[in-house]
Amino acid sequence: MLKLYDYWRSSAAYRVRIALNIKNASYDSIPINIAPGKDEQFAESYQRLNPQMRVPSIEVDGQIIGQSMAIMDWISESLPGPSLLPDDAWTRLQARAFANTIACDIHPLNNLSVLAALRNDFGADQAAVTRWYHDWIRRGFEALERIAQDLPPATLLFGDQPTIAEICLVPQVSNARRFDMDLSDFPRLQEIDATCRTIDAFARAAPEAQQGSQA
Ligand SMILES: N[C@@H](CCC(=O)N[C@@H](CS)C(=O)NCC(=O)O)C(=O)O
Repeated sequence: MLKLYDYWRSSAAYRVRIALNIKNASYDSIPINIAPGKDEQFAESYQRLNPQMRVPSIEVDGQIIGQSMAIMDWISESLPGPSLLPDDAWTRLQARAFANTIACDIHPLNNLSVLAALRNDFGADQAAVTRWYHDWIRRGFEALERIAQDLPPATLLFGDQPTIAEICLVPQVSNARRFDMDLSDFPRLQEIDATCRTIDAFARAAPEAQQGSQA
């Protein structure tokens, strides 16, 4: 049985939940409460499993590893079921580039530890933190909206099957909504998000569908 060290609100963990669901893989979710004040990611017992002290981590046959993008590569290649990447090499590159815009250029800047540093080390108040949060999403989404608009017409970004691109997009849109960001400049991204959320694998992975959500 796979074990996912998970937190309902973590968008990186949300990616992995979607990927596992697309493969119809069963897994045990082990909650690590990273909410400020709970800080279970810093517990020595978790640090031994994931020296980076972040979620998600996945345990496979007693071996544990972190990093959602690498975990999704492993899921795509190793578990039975549909690939999480398009068939064609160029389209695969496009899907990876789309996903990495979120995973490398948006998400890390809006991480809990970055927001805490802004508050605690740089004296940012909540308004400044929200401005920072929205700004990094906006910069990434402006590029992704243009890219999405220029793709050949399809139900999703690269055809009618979800790939790592949608798997990264939906959790990032969820974060944007949580921080009350106006998404009206991104109609195609909203459309993709809405379509994906009707897919069972995405719906079951949503933060509000997780046991222990609100904790
Ligand atoms: N690049 C990592 C990022 C993981 C990450 O930053 N996870 C966040 C939750 S979405 C976390 O654990 N934050 C805890 C903290 O910042 O202390 C991945 O994709 O797995």
